[in-house]
Amino acid sequence: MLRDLLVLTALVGSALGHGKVTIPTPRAPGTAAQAACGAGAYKVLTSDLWGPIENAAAKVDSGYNATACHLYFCKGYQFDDNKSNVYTYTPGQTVTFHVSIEARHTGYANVSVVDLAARTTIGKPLYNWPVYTNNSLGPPDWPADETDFSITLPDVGTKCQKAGACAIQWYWYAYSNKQTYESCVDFVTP
Ligand SMILES: *[C@@H]1O[C@H](CO)[C@@H](O)[C@H](O)[C@H]1NC(C)=O
Ligand SMILES: *[C@@H]1O[C@H](CO)[C@@H](O)[C@H](O)[C@H]1NC(C)=O
Ligand SMILES: *[C@@H]1O[C@H](CO)[C@@H](O)[C@H](O)[C@H]1NC(C)=O
Ligand SMILES: *[C@@H]1O[C@H](CO)[C@@H](O)[C@H](O)[C@H]1NC(C)=O
Ligand SMILES: [Cu+2]
Repeated sequence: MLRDLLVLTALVGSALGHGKVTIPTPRAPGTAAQAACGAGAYKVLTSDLWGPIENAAAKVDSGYNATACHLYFCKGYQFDDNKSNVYTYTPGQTVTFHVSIEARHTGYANVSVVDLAARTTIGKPLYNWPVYTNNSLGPPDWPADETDFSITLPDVGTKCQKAGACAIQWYWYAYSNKQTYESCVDFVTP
């Protein structure tokens, strides 16, 4: 019984939860994120790739460069770390996504094309969930499109022709836990 209690405490303590995009392969943290975000935040960013941004924000130290690291945009991850991982998508193309959700927390979510320099969205959301991962629902009632869905790349004009200009960002705010999750997929248009 004590053991059960310890296991339970461990689970609650680590606030298991969280999620991230796994398909397409999203941007990941590396040495550029370490330099930009500082050792404290970087340690959290890398220790749990599924974890909420708030956990990293809580560990920001004097090494955090606010000009270079934007924790609430692409999770602070840097383009320089994954320059070799840029997808080419043609407007009108369907792109299949898979999100790995480790634990469900009720919130809302959306997917948008983002301008990486301006840190703004381009156009309308490509997918929008007014309610996302409602944690009152049992597995049989989990909407399949919360983890498997596809988007159609809109016409983005000439905005996304250079690597590092645009990404597709999946954004989830779990208001039940006050936790934010983001994954970015870097892409260019031909
Ligand atoms: C992205 O960068 C990280 C950190 O350098 C590395 O571990 C990972 O393999 C890279 N992934 C891809 C797909 O380039
Ligand atoms: C912070 O980042 C900016 C933008 O990359 C860079 O120009 C600046 O030198 C950095 N500051 C420090 C203290 O490293
Ligand atoms: C995505 O959802 C968040 C939270 O509701 C919101 O702040 C953001 O503006 C939304 N993005 C778009 C493109 O609607
Ligand atoms: C979550 O699901 C429960 C059970 O179906 C429902 O009562 C509740 O309204 C849902 N929450 C939201 C935010 O839709
Ligand atoms: Cu969580």
